[in-house]
Amino acid sequence: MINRRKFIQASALGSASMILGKVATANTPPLTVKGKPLVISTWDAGLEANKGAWEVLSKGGRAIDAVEKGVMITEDSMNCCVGLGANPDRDGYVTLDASIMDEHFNCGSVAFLERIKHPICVARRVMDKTPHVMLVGQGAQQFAIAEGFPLEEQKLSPNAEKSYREWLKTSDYKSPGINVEKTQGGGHGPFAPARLQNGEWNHDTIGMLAMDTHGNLSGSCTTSGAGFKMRGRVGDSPIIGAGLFVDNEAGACVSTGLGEEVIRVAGSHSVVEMMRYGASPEAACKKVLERIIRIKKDKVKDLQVAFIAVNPKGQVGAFAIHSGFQYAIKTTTMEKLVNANSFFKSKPQ
Ligand code: SD4
Repeated sequence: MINRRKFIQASALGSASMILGKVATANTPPLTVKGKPLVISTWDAGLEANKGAWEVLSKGGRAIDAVEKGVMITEDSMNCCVGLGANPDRDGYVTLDASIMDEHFNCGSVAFLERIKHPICVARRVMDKTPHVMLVGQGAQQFAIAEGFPLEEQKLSPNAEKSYREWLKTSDYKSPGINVEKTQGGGHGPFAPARLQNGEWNHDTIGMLAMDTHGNLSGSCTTSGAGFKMRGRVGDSPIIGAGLFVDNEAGACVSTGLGEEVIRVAGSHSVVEMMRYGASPEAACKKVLERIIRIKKDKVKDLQVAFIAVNPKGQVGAFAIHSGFQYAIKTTTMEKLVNANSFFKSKPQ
């Protein structure tokens, strides 16, 4: 007999799937990586970022240094939607969020930071040099300048300028779209969490998790948030426990997608807690996404959230609400992009 809880779960997923069509729920066995070190990161930009992390990991360096160095590569790339090359908020300013966490629960983050090229390094300084966890806005910028970070010009990248001009034609502000296939004609929709640039699908965020040769875990996350967001909007990425969480004894998780939904369920912390009680990384990611689906019901058709996770055994996994999410993995024997399983094989918007 189906119990009430299972029935409610089934009907929430059922009603969403009626709207979205095919449901893809196949579980894969946990991807167990042979030996340490390892690094995983979100989306295809993760392939390049992992190489940066590997320079640290392959020399026996700490996971925390690897995850900082890795995502700096993505922040550097002015063609990517992470960092100062990204889409601006609806007032035309690029505002950045980032967080970092090590194996000892040390963590630091910055939010609503402007004109600083490497928010992840400022987050690391918050962690290393202040008694605080999070600095925001002008205070974060002041701290960055005091720490010697140059104040960059307030100028949009050519791609962002183009997308912003396009967006201004309607200035439509509503719920974000989901990630869609590369063939789609635009991610620069309203409050978009990802966009198409020069035929390449880019994303606003990179999240990275690493295990070093000592078996220690760390994570980082850096983002421009969501293009054309309200001024002052902060997503999940700089919020420890939402966008990122690391517990060396239980595992580590980082998220991407619509941050509001991740914050609501304390997403990354919830995934790590599920791993603590025995769930595989993929199963833990999937369970927390199920909560979001239950909360959002039919509205899930308009939103993407994905998690990647690693446990202390070196098993890695991921899950997404909609198809199209990929993560990059690098180990001593493997370097590839993996298609994450998802609840829905959604039609591109
Ligand atoms: C946010 N989670 O600010 C980020 C956006 C993101 O690909 O992941 N975009 O909500």
